[in-house]
Amino acid sequence: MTAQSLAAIAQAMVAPGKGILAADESSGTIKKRFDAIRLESTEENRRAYRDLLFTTPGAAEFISGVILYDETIRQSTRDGVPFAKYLTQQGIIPGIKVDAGAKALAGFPGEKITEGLDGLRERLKEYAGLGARFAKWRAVITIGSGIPSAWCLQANAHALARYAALCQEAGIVPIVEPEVLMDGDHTQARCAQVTCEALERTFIELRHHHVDLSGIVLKPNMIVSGTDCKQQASVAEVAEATVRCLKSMVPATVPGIAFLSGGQSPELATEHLSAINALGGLPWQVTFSYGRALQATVLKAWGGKADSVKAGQAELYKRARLNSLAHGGKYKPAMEAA
Ligand code: 5MM
Repeated sequence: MTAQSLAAIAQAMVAPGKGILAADESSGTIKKRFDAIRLESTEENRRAYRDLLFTTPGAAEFISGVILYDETIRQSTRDGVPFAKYLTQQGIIPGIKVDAGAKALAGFPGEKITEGLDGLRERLKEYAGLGARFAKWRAVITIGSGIPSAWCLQANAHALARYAALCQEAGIVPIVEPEVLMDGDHTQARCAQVTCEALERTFIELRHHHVDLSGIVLKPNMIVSGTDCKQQASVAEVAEATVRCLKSMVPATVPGIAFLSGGQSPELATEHLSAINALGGLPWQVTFSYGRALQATVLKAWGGKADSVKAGQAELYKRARLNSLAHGGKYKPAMEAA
């Protein structure tokens, strides 16, 4: 695959008015989501839920790509069409989570390193054969007393870059996701400081590993106050701080930034994205790659009931549409009621 084709896929993933649906919950995470609606996490229930998401009528108007989990990319629609093939037929690009999760970083209590590099070259080949055109790897950075350490940031940046280089070698666009968690009572300023350092180290490592920046998508957190911080930054403050940090750390060669929602409410994640785009003058496409912020209302409306599939799909269509408007900086909270 040429550098040009990687760039073309990356550009399609962040095309104006479109964004990414993160549906790559690992078995443990999807179980938690199903527990909340009192649904058993069986293979068939997981398949049925992903079927609901991917067969939502009109989803392709606003969704450019879907991140799948290993089990999901091997599953099919109710009519027997493999999910990756079905999405491709709809004009939605299938992607795959390839990390093996964030584990305790030895010697650094409270910090994490994402695993999954061993055998990744071979797994990427298999995933490409199954239809994946992009991949995702999530690094998890925790803010707390005395953390993150410089070494945790460095080790995660290094792993992200090794992953990204392997993806491009396999003709797969890497989504590079260094997530600074919202958990904690830290201020917005502390989130800005940690996020900027995480991004700085990530881009240094990407360059050291000869990653072509025109063929990646960055998936960062927004610069928000810690969930338990008494002083919560306003929407305007989040937008300004996020753009300031990204403009100083993310080269303009990167075609797009697709935010994670990180535990923000669906409405706030949309409002923040819109406010960021409304500032204008951004050198990259700026869109969404939300998991919880796209799926929370869907899960609630569906509740695991076959006769509520349409209600769940209506919720996904609504959130995808509103986030599409936010990609253009045109979302207003009043639109929630419409
Ligand atoms: C869909 O959630 C993903 C969960 O992955 P794990 O099961 O491995 O924890 C997650 O990586 C997700 O893609 C991103 O964090 C963005 O999701 P949110 O919910 O933060 O928008």
